[in-house]
Amino acid sequence: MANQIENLWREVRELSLGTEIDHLASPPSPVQFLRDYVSQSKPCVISNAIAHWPALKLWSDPAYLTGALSNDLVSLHLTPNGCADAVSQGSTGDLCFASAHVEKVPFPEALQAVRSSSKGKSVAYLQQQNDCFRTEYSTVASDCDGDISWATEALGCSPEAVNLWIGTDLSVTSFHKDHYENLYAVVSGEKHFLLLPPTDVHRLYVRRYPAANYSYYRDSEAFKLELEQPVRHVPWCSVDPYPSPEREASERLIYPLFFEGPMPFHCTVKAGEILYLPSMWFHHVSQTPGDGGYTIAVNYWYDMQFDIKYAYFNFLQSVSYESSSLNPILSWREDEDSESGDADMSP
Ligand SMILES: O=C(O)CCC(=O)C(=O)O
Repeated sequence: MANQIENLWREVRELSLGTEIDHLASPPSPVQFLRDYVSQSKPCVISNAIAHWPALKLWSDPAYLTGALSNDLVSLHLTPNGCADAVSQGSTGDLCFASAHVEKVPFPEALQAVRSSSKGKSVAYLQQQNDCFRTEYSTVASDCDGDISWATEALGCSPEAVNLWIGTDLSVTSFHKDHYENLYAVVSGEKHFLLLPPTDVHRLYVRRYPAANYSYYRDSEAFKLELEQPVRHVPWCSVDPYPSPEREASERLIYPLFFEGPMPFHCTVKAGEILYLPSMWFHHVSQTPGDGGYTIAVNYWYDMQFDIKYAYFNFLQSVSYESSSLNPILSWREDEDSESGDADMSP
């Protein structure tokens, strides 16, 4: 089976994806977007897509945002190392799936926490993947469009959720996939994406980890990472694509399908650009701050079609990649996850 799966990685690149992400100089028509990208499950970056948004000029100035949102409470995610929703080492040394400590904080205080983040002490990321832009940030919502009009027409529905992300280069989002079509607009700074198609699922060594949560104790400025009770398991990608120099050699031995297989697609999305990230694509996200000392992005999640492509991908991840490895790669079906009472999260 290993050879057939490796042929699949090669074939999708030869037939459809090529070697680089397409760049469009201006927004596509709805038909072009549907025909060339959505129906092919193929990402693209679009320039000059949000030039008319007031946010593009206004939001690089922290004084504008803190003035406009002076009375608004927003969700602040805190971790000691900038890695939330990621595989981390728990207090016993075992690996777990760690989620951030989340607090509702007045926006000016939250932005200050983001800008003064420090690794080893506390790294703050303003985000909440629950439509936070339309709820917590409604005061500045008119600085952006409510939807991406050509995507709304192509996909035949309005966005299910619109999320805001404000962070620094210390916050990194680990490899995972989402069950949404994602239109990801960068307003300030740059976002760096590593992308792998759903066909490459075995290369990310998805395994089940016990869920754990950080708690932050303000007085002592200390974090504690504790396992959830009762225990809940989350299937998550195990690969860190940028291991430290000391860990690189061992990571390459542990995750050869990732490090020796086809390179992930890499793209940097600059302020003013939109990335179309198709549903079920694996993505790893890092960032470079802009003038205000932070990166800002707004993303629009549209419902995906649970169609024949979804059924194929679900089948593929239920198939074991059989190699001589002593460490077999997890295979599972998404419907089995919910039946077993596990977390409804995508790796
Ligand atoms: O910007 C980030 O840190 C992560 C974005 C992401 O994972 C998403 O939009 O699905």
